[in-house]
Amino acid sequence: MTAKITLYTMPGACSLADHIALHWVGVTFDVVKLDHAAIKQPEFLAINPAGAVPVLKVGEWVLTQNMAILNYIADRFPDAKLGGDGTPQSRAEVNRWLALLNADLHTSFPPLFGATAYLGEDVANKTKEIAKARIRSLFERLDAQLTGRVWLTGERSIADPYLFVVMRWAFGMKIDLSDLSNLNAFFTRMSTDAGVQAAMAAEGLQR
Ligand SMILES: N[C@@H](CCC(=O)N[C@@H](CS)C(=O)NCC(=O)O)C(=O)O
Repeated sequence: MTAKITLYTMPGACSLADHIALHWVGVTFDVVKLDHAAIKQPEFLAINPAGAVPVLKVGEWVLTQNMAILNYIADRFPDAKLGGDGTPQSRAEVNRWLALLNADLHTSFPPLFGATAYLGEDVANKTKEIAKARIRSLFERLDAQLTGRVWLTGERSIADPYLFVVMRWAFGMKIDLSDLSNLNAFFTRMSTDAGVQAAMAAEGLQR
């Protein structure tokens, strides 16, 4: 019997990327939907002491860190070809863009989510401005990369759902991306994708 796969997610959080990837590979899995309070409770901290999603449970094995989870999904279900075309170069390209999304872009958002509020209003506002400028410049690079491409690395990969997630955050934070036409076309394509829609519906998200 194959081990049961369970994804711990929070609606619209970075775990939505894993949720979409699991739909894309076509595996049967369970979803545990949590909120901010639940991920800080002892029950969840016993699973992930960081008190963060995503968490992927495969049988009794617990995997954390989004890049590791997405790479695991790609490797475990190679027929879906979400980790490149099998060459080291294509895999490196997938991880290059995944790293930009996870390590550079994702980590630029916390000031906008209130993480620097403890610095007082003036300084916190300044950190928000700096974060917005950095986010905008990273999205410009992503838009340029999408020139002539339907997917970030040419072929659909585990990087694409992550890009969709951070674009949703940018829209939520009213960061103007309206002139970045490649990104907007990408977002529209993703929004009509069956796997994206299934994951969104399961997380109770509209758009
Ligand atoms: N380095 C971790 C970061 C995960 C992360 O930032 N998760 C957010 C949701 S997008 C979270 O659960 N935050 C809750 C918190 O930090 O309190 C990863 O890449 O998986």
